[in-house]
Amino acid sequence: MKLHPRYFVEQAKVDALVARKNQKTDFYNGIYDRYQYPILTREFAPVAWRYDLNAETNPYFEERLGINAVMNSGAIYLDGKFYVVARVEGNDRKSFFAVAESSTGVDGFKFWDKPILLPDTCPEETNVYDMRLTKHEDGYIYGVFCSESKDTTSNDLSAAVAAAGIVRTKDLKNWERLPNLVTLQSPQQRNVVLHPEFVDGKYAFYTRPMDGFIETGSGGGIGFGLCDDITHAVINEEKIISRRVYHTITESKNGAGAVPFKGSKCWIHIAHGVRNTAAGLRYVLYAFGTDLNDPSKLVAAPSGVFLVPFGHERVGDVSNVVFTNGAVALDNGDVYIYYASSDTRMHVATTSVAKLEDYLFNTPQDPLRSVECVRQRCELIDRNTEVLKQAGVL
Ligand code: BGC
Ligand code: BMA
Repeated sequence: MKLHPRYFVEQAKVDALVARKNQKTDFYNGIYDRYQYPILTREFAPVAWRYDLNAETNPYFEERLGINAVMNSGAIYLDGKFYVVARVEGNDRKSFFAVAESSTGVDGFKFWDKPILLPDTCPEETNVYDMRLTKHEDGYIYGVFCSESKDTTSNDLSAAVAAAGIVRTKDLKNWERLPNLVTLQSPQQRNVVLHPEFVDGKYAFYTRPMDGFIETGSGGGIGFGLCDDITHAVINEEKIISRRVYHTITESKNGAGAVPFKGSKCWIHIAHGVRNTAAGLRYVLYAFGTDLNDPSKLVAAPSGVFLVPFGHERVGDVSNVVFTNGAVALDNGDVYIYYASSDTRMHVATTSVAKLEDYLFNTPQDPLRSVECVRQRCELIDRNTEVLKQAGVL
């Protein structure tokens, strides 16, 4: 065995990306900051994950198992470090999960030596993706993800069944797989999120009832349901807490995103909304707040989008998409929102609980009709005219 010399060139590129400092851009909306660079891309994957390093068996140093994308990542803060569990997609279109850690939360994300090999308990499962990491008050860290299998009852080759897979760990290294979530009202589930606290002594899940694999159909939006036993999780009833609405950003679909975190006024949720366009589905982020004592009760629903794909974020494997399934809220109120763009790369946006709550409670609600929307804007302009007059600017 002989190490191929090209290894050093390629690994130096990975090391340079990990060492690269990230900076805020001059983007401004007062709500959050955006950053110059993605926090993770496929180029961050260690060379040993992609190449056979042995010069005898790989004389041309060809990539043997390429990585196509690093995206939709769960996030957690443990013992002073930021961890993401990224969705890594191989050139073969299968996804898997891999931990990357950083001490700043905005740069320096480095993959651990090996991806996560989940216990193989579902022989029919073909693909896994989009893990949400919940630090639950029962002492475990849960990972809830989409487990996708072929729909063998259909002749359509792309027909599939989506379910919520559940794993738990204490250290992000040893993972115990539990049976998939069963929702008696909905045949399929994607974008399921475990709430971090017990509600009425039970485990609480955000769900996304859907009729089929793609179409949410009669599924009215983001659901909420309770279950007694996480080791055999069954939800009898799902109550819709964030509805899909005609001619809004959630018209086609919506789904829970990051695990909600607690503010001083509400649970803060950052979710995604989807609408259909001539160019395909457009995924954007939106935010809402639920009651601190009853996380299924909507208390703040600001109008419209929270974060949309900008510039180079708009282009990728599935263009015009931003997606989040992880955020970190520190005890000091700082918030790190991890989002992927166009199913290709990972970014961070930073803000604070105070700014988010201001956004949630003081952004006007969507009046749902153009004429009301323009009235809403004219009222703002009129109030601002007074402010400008009093300040002597007008
Ligand atoms: C893909 C997901 C996508 C889902 C619905 C899956 O096969 O892996 O990225 O969200 O289909 O389109
Ligand atoms: C979905 C999600 C994501 C993905 C998005 C856009 O339904 O679950 O995996 O980012 O589609 O392709």
